[in-house]
Amino acid sequence: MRLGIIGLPSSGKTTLFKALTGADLQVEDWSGGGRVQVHAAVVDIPDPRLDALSEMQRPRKTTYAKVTYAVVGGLQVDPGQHGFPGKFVNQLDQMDGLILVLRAFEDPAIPHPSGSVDASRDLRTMLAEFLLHDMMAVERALDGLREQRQKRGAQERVEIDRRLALFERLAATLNEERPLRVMHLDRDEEQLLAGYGLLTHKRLLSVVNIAEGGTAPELGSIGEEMQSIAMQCKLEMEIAQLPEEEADAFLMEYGIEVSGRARVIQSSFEVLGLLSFFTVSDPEVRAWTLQRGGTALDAADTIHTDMARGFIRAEVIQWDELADLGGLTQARGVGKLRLEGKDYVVADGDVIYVRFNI
Ligand SMILES: Nc1nc2c(ncn2[C@@H]2O[C@H](COP(=O)(O)OP(=O)(O)OP(=O)(O)O)[C@@H](O)[C@H]2O)c(=O)[nH]1
Ligand SMILES: [Mg+2]
Repeated sequence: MRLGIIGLPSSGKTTLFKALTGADLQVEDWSGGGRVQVHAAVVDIPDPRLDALSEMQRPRKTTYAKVTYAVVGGLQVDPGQHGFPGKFVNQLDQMDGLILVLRAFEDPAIPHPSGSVDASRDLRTMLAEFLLHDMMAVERALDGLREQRQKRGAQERVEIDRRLALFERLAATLNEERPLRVMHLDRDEEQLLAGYGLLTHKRLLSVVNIAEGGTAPELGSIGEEMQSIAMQCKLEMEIAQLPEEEADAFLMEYGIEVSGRARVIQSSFEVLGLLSFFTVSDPEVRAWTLQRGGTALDAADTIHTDMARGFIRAEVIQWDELADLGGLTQARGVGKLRLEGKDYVVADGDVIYVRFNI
């Protein structure tokens, strides 16, 4: 999972990045100052369910699922006629989802590019800019496709017509001032969009960066199909730099029941429509991510393509039931491992053992 962190200058992108990754880097060094700069880090996705399975199995290795966070600078209040810089758009094109940081902390020493702090206004401005960007990109794509259609032979026209039909649907949605993510395009359609630099089909999560002890401002009706969470980014950044035991104590002291890091992951899974499943063996206990609606065959393919090719059956059990029983052997012994075929729809928290033959 790759998540791009974007936001206006000085909104707190780098601060959030450090809160999420625990990276200990000088914020100043990272100040994009409106330039398109990218800093990425890959971190483990914390998961207490995996911890419990690891505790049960005591494997040689425990492997968490991974998330890549990439700060992408270069978002401006008013990108003007030229729109967003191409490099900015190209970077976002590579992300599975976007995290938009909205500044809600007051600090006279840190000027806001619009002169005042108003998270709701910034959100509306950004959503409008993204929409405008996509409208222009889709118009350009349609012009290009129509032009190609004139020049090409019948065979290629079939493919061009397929794209034309899709882009016309995109244009209709955008003209209703709705983001493309409401269309729930399937995987093939999503693939056709790659390379066109569209932004509003990306799943979106906003993080409202509130001051220490501050309350979340009213955002008004937020954009369609997006989520928003409030987070004391600076405080959580400082806590993220502490050793784990101390960090937990501090979070409690500040009344933060669930860390921002965990909430961002949870919301990202929700907006991206992802779930986790697990594999358990002596060498390795491991967490994997899968698109919701994915089948046992998709899960097998995620683990190894050979497993999908030679798929026979999957043995499945929920993680907590397995942890109670003490292991796959014990679960099998009492008939608690369900046998599922390749079309079984995987549930969040399933432990899966794939039987395959190649
Ligand atoms: N007072 C206060 N300052 C904060 C808070 N969050 C972030 N800051 C400060 O605001 C400044 C900007 O934060 P950054 O995280 O660097 O913001 P950014 O979006 O990465 O900024 P650019 O990379 O320059 O676009 C830094 O000096 C932070 O320490 C907060 O909640 N309260
Ligand atoms: Mg920065």
